[in-house]
Amino acid sequence: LNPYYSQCLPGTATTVVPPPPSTTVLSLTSSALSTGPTGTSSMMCSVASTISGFNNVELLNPFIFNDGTPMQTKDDFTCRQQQISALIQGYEAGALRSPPQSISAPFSKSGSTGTLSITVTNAGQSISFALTISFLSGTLLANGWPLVIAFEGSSIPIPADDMAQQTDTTSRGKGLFYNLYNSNVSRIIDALKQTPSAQINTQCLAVTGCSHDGKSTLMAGVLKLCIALTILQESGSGGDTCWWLSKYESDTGNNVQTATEIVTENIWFSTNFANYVNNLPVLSYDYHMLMGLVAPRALVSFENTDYNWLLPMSAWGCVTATHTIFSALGVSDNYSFAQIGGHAHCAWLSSLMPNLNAFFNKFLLDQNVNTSVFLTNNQFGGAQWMQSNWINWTTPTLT
Ligand code: MCU
Repeated sequence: LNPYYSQCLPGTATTVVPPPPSTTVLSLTSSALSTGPTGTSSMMCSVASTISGFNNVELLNPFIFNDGTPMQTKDDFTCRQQQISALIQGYEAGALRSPPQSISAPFSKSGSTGTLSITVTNAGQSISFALTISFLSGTLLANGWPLVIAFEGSSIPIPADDMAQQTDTTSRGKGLFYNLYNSNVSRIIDALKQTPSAQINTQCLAVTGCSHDGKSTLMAGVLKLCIALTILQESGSGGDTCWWLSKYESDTGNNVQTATEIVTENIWFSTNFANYVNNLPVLSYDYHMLMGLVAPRALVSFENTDYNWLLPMSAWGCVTATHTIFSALGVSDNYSFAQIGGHAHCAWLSSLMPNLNAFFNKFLLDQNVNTSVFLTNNQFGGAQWMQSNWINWTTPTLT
């Protein structure tokens, strides 16, 4: 079994989760060294939050370091992931905050419904929110229940809407999150870890959301390395699409959401990103690399070609590039993508259920099932995907 999904096996829960990036990486302002991940390499990994000198016309090769050196090993790629994470935070996401001073999380259960009442305290301020957990029937697994944390969904718990407002451009800085500067998903996981009575296996977590919540889901999956399975639904711009493929798709006449537009609609990015949206070639990363930060953990994304706003060509091109990263790591089936129209935005297609269930079964329940679906219905409006125009690298086999 692949070590990154045998983490749900009884008795192996604490041995296989990749360690988080060094906190040094996450608080950079210019450039610095961070130590390599414990247990994988003792090398020093040089990271920077911004790099000058780029003028891209194609998608960036994810298999070379910031300084252009090609990578050869999986340990090299772990360092590369730290570099990419620092760049994403430096240019557009903002720096990940350090954990709060304390969390209390009393848990109660009535029938199949559990309630985790979370209070987070930091620097004299507290916020409180509750998580409703729907338990399935069946036999409790040896290490506890796997859990899907849903940003949005009809049958799974949703964190409180007032956590971080996202109504429009006036929403910046509003909501409980900003009282403490910390992420709700991180605190939910912290709370679950210190609450054994909830019987949740915190090595077996999935996260999901649709549309703007799909964008949030991707960032949670990228930044929280203990999340085993990241499920994106119709995340579009700022999700499973690439900034400069989106610009190209817009130039072909499709009515798509470019970087230039998205920073005027809402507060999903740091104010710094507005400085780059009209000059994308200077960026030293794009979203194929961001999605590659999930690897080798499991990622599944669903898109909908009925809406140009969701950038069907940019999504297909971007995920095709991301797939080379999973392939280089020897886990190409840990990433699945399905792009099909014929349904409303965020409406679930029952025909995709076997694909989704395969991911639950493999990555949360450790069953040996096929997760190799990677498809599009190729309806890209006026745009066309010409792979040789965008991907100029040969996928290495990282050892
Ligand atoms: C695809 O997600 C967004 C999109 O980026 C926005 O432009 C639009 O306003 O809302 C979408 C969404 O979240 O729909 C529910």
